[in-house]
Amino acid sequence: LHPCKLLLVLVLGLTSCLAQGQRANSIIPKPQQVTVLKGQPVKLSAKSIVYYEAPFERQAVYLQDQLKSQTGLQLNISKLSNAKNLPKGIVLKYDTVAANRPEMYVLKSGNGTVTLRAQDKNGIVYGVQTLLQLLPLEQSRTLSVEPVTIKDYPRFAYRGMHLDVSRHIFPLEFIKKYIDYLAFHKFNNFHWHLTDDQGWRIEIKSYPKLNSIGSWRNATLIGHFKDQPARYDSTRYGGFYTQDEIREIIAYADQRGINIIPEIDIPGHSRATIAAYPEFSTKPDTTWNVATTWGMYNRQNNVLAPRPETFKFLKTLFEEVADLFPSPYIHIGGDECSKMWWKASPQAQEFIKSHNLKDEKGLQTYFIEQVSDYLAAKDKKVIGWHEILEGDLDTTAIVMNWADNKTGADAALRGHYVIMTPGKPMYFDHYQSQDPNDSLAIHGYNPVDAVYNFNPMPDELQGKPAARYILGAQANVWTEYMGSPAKVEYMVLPRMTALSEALWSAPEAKNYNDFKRRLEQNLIPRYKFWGANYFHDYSRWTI
Ligand code: TNX
Repeated sequence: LHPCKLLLVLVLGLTSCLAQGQRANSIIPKPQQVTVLKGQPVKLSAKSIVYYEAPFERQAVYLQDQLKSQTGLQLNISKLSNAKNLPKGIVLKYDTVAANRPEMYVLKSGNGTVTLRAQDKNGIVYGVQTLLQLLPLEQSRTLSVEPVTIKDYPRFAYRGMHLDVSRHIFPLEFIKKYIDYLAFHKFNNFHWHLTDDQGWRIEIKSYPKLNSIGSWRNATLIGHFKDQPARYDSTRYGGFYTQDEIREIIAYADQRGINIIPEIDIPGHSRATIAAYPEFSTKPDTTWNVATTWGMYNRQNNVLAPRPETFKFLKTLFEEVADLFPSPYIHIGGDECSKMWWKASPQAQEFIKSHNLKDEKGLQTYFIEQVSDYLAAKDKKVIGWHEILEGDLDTTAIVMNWADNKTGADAALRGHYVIMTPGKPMYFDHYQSQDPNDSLAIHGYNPVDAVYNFNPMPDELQGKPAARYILGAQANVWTEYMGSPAKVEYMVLPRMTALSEALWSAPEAKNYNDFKRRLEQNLIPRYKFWGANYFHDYSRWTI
C-alpha cells in the first residue's frame, strides 16, 4: 500500500469511527448501559431483512416504515424461522431478558446482525428508537451500525404526555404526529383531555347532543401575542373525533407501545355537557352556551347536578367510553369543581342530606365513587386529579397530582398510586423563555433545564415504602393559547425531550450539559427532519 493511501484509509477509518462512537453516545433518553464493542460494523442494504418473532409483526412493520423514512432504505420483513443461527439483518426476538423488568430491551450489533430482544412490545419499540438513533439521518443505500451492546429499561413505569383538545382541536394527522413524538421519546401513555367547558371532542352515540351542541362554541381565538390580551371573534369553532377515528388512533398508538387514557372531566368543567343537556345542571330550566372564554368557569355554571338522570347519563356515557378504549385506566377529571352551584341548589342540598353526605366535598366524592363503580364493572381503574382526595374518597383511584411534590407524597402515604404532574415544571403551557416577544403563554416560567432537572420522586418519600406508589410523571399541554399544531410543537419541543430523560434514565447518569450536547447533535436535526416547529432560543440550551 502506498503510504499516502494508507494515510487516507487511516483518516477515513478514524472519522467514520468517531462518527459512530458519537451516535452511541448521543442517544436520548440516555440508556442505562451502553458498551461499544470492537469489531466490524453491521452492514445493511436493500437486501437485508427484518426478521421478527410472532408477537412483534406490527413492530417489524413499524421499523420498516421508520427506516424507509429516515434513510430511504426499504427492507423486507419476514417471520423468523427456527434457524439456530441468527440470520444476517435485523432480528426482533421475543426473549425474557430480565425478570421484573417490563419494557426492557437488549440491542446487540455485531457479526452481521442487529438483534433486539425484549419480553414485550414496548421493549421492542424502544429498541427500535435506539437503533434509529444509531443510524444516519440521511438518504443512503447502505447503512452501518456500530458494534455495541445496549441494555436498557425505564426508571419509571408511567411516562406520559397530555394534550387538551377541548380548548383547541387538532387534525387527526397531528394527533398521529404527536403520538410519533411520544414513541420516539419512549413515553408509554397519552392522556387525551377530550372534554371541557369549551367543547366536547369525542363522539358519543348514546347522547348525540353532546356533539351536535356540545362540540361547538361561538368563539375563535384570533390573536395571541404576548404583548396583547388574547382576542376572539364570535365565529363558530369546534368539532369532535368520531369513534372510528378514535379506533384508528388507538391502533396507531398501540403499534408504538402507547396506551391512550381518555379523560372525561366531571363533575366540574362540564359546561359543554350542560349546554347540550341543561337537565343535568343545577338549573335545568336555563339555557347554557358552550364556554367562549377561558379560566375557571366557576362563576358561570359548569357543574353537574346530582339528579337520577345525571347518574344514568354518567353510567351510560362511561360504559360507552370504556368499550371504546382498551386502556385499563379511564381519567374522570375531578379538578376545580366549584361548590357554589351545589350550595345554591335546594335539590343538591336535599341530595346531600338524604344520602348522609357531609357537605359539598362529600357530594364530589359521591360522584367520583359512583363513576368508579360503573367503571369497575367494566374492569377499568379510575384516575382523577388530586382534588378527588378533598372528601374521604373510599376507592383505589390513581391520583394525578398537579400541585407540588408534597401533595403527591401525601397521596402516596394515604396508599394511592400517584402520577406526578406538578405545575412547576410539568405544565408546558407555561413560558419557556423570558423573551418579551415570545408567543403568548400563561402562568410564569418553566424552562427546559427545570424540566430536565425535575425529580418525580418527592424528597419526603426517599427510602420509604410508599415510594413505590409514585408511578412516574407526565407533562400537561393545556391549549388555551395553542391554536395550531405548530404552536403545540413549539411548546413541547424540546421540553418533552428533557422530560423523557427525567423519566427514563438513572438519576446519577443525568447531566444537563451533556444533554444539551446530545440535543444539539442528535435531536435538533430530527426536529428539522420531522418538520417540527421547535422552540429554539439558543441562549437557553445551546452549549
Ligand atoms: C388548570 S390543572 C386546569 C386546566 C387549565 C390549566 C391552565 C387542571 C387539572 N385544570 O383546566 O387549562 O389550569 O394551566
